[in-house]
Amino acid sequence: YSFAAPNSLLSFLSVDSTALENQIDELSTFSDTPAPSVTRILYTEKDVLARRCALLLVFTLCGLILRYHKENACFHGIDWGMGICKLQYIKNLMGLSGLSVREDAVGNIFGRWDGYEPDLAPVATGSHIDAIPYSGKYDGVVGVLGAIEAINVLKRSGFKPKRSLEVVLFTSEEPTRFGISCLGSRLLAGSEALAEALKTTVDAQNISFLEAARSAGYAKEQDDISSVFLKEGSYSAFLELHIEQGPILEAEGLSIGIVTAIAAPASLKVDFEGNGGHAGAVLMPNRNDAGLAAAELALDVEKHVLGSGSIDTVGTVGILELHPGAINSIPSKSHVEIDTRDIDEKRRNDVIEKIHQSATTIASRRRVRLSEFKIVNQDPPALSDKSVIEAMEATLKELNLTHKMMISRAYHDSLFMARVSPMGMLFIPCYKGYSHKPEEYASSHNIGNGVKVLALTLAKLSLK
Ligand code: HGY
Ligand code: MN
Ligand code: MN
Ligand code: MN
Repeated sequence: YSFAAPNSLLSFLSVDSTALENQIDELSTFSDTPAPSVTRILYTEKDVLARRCALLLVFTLCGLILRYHKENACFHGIDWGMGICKLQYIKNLMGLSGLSVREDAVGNIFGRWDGYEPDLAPVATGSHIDAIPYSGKYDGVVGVLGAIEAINVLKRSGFKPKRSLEVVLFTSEEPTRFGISCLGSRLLAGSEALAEALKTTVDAQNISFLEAARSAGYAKEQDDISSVFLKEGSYSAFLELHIEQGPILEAEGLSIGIVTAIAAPASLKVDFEGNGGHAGAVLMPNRNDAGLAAAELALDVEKHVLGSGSIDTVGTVGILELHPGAINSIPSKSHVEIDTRDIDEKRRNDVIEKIHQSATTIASRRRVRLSEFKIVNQDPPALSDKSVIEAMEATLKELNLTHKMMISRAYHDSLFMARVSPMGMLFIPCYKGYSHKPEEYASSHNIGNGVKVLALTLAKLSLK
């Protein structure tokens, strides 16, 4: 199949970078932490606002138009917009782009542009807008707002899709609230285990998943979580635009990364329990300090990861909680959460095995109880589909953009979409590779390149 795009298309690929930048900035204001950081956690008020925020955009536009007629119409428009803040922002942008919008039982949002052969399996693209605490404003967002703008680029060029094009906002990619990464895409990929687990999952405040979902207007009584599962062949291809979250593209002065594989992520939860006690009165030989057991395990994670024999193995202790958390009380409980990944699944699983052995050995030597050792997820890596890669390569050649093949060390919703559809991912450079922190930054120029490549590749895949 030749992926040559209709020539007319190339000369009309114009990205509205100003509008896109404004939307990224606007979306970043829906955050539970002050700018420049962004915190937007699944089903919290700010998350719901971001999905359904003000029709501010439309009301501002209407207000500006009305302004030529009545002086203060714009402000009425904005007040009205903010007042009806419960309506859709992302959904609204999709609506503005002429997409038909639907949501599933857990809040995955779909915006579809019908093709002239609507019965064929559509081509999908998308990403997430949830953000871990104190992170940045581009992770995931570029792949949602950029996807909507890619649709606008194609519409402005006069392109008519054969296969429908569908933009997907995955309800939650980050594990922050319920400890489950890629919750929305994992369900779309048909995880029965997750659908079952969500019936009893609670967050750190003991709010159940279902209660939180219902407070955001999802998972209604009659909804069955497994209704979210995508049917076989739902999409002919899935493509995600994302910042690299690494330094390679910027360091090598390249415009685009074509992802060939996504590393295999895993997360563990470990709890130790000891007798605790008075920090002054209990002499050292009489202690069984749950805090020191956790500290030793964290150092063992580092030891086993470094000992794997490959630079591709990584391990992080991002959460380490001590109870009761008082300076003069020996920790009677400790809670450790471990994230370990590798592009080689077996090597990663060997590290998990060694971490488990360490936890057991530390517990017995320190006479603490290993009250929990839980593997929350232990996912295989995902490979990108050859035909999607070829479509991206053809696009890059036509747009004369430099690129390289690369592995994604971060996981993404594409990791799960690869289970139900031929998958591809494209990266754009980000400043010093920074991500998951407020300094995260992607230039308008790089975002514009990413949107153009996405638009043209979607067009090619749609005509297949
Ligand atoms: O952690 C990850 O890899 C992703 O950015 N959530
Ligand atoms: Mn992330
Ligand atoms: Mn992401
Ligand atoms: Mn005292």
